[in-house]
Amino acid sequence: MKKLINERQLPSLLSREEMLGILQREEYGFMPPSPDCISFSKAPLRNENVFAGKGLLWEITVALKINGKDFSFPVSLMIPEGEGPFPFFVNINFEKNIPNYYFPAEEILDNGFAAFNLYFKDVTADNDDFSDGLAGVIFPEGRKNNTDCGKIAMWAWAAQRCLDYAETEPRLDMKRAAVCGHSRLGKTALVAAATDERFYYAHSNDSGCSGASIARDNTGETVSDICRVFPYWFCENYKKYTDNEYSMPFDQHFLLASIAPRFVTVGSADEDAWADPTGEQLSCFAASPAFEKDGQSGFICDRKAVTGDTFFEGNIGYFLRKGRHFFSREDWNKMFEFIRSKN
Ligand code: GTR
Repeated sequence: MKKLINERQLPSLLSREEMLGILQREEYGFMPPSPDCISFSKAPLRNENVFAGKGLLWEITVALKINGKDFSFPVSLMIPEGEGPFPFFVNINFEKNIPNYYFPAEEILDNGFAAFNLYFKDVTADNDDFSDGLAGVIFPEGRKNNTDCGKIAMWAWAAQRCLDYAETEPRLDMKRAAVCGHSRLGKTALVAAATDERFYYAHSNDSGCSGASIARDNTGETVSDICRVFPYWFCENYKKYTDNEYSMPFDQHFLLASIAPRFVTVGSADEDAWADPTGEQLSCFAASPAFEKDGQSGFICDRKAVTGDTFFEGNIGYFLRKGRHFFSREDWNKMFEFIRSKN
């Protein structure tokens, strides 16, 4: 693995502040500003307790002012029956209703967690329409600067607003706030945690290119592929690195390193070549020194992963499961296992 890392000539890690500055300026764009004011309303999503009485389900409406303009979006929140405070996830999701494909509600409750389900398109559309939702509010005349943020930063920002709500809910344990997502939303979960230290743990599921995976010599999706098909996820500056990854003053290990000294897991799937499992594991290695401070450990692993491997000893966890690109129940169980191992 050392040899693979050396071949890629990765830029050295910098301070968290410097790395976040570079990632925002060159890749994701600068995060939207904090809201001027924010309020919440809460309505039950079902009349009775859900899932055999194991949990409660609400829809929270987050209403805020940003740049003097009103913006609001809904998010679902499921909390186990009982007083808490419960550890919780903000799951940035492709689906809205609960339970859904990427949100195994009963397993989450049975494992003692609460969870927000943030449907990404409730924040802004997943396309180049910058007049939609939050994009239209922060860029009333469209994007103008090369560092104006793309959609990933906007979804990540909305995940952080869920924490603003969580701070008002005594049944949620702010010391145990996790964020997770799959694929493009795995990239989003990493950005959310990197830029907001209130998240103590992030999980990237098959996030691949521009997420957990090192871009230099990526064997799956490349910066050129992603900038051609999904340019609106990023700021304009990112296009400079099309077919030019070795000129980047950063690589994706900066993103994981910006989560230090907190916790992060990277989940890969062995049939998901597009997300480059090896590139995902490499960034865990390369980010490790940022975590190896103050008696913490980084990525504890001595070899390239084979299917079924789990490396959960340090603050950075990695696993390679069998199968395809998907946020499966097995991935959720891995998150529960990692969190439990750190308590
Ligand atoms: C793919 C994209 C990936 C990944 C995925 C997804 O088409 O190339 O970067 O994010 O979409 O989000 O499902």
